[in-house]
Amino acid sequence: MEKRSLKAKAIMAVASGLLAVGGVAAVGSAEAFAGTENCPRGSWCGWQHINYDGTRWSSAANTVNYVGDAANDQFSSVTANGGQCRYTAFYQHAYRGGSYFALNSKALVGTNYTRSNLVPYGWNDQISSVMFYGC
Ligand SMILES: [Ca+2]
Repeated sequence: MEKRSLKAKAIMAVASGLLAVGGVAAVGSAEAFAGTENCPRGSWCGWQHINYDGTRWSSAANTVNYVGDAANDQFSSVTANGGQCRYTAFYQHAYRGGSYFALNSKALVGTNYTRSNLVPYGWNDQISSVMFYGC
């Protein structure tokens, strides 16, 4: 009985930890952002489909340990536009686990800041956490 109770508490702690990291917002509709790489300065953005189509998710948080259930393993195109950090790392797993790739900030570097199609890179529907660096 006591063992089961502790296990339940541990599960609750993990669940609330995942909820607490948050910071990723789904914004707009497919129509609003379709076909444009535009991403607000200070944020990174991920789209549900290639060519910046479908739902766009974004965050201005320095570290997003988990993009959330709705966005997890969904991004098919991405843009990095850190406002104070020169680079953005996109990770395969939550809490910056697994492998990653990095893009420059559009605003601060101006080159190599976007991927319209993650499929040929082997990164389609893989990204689970994101971090700015080079701040
Ligand atoms: Ca993943």
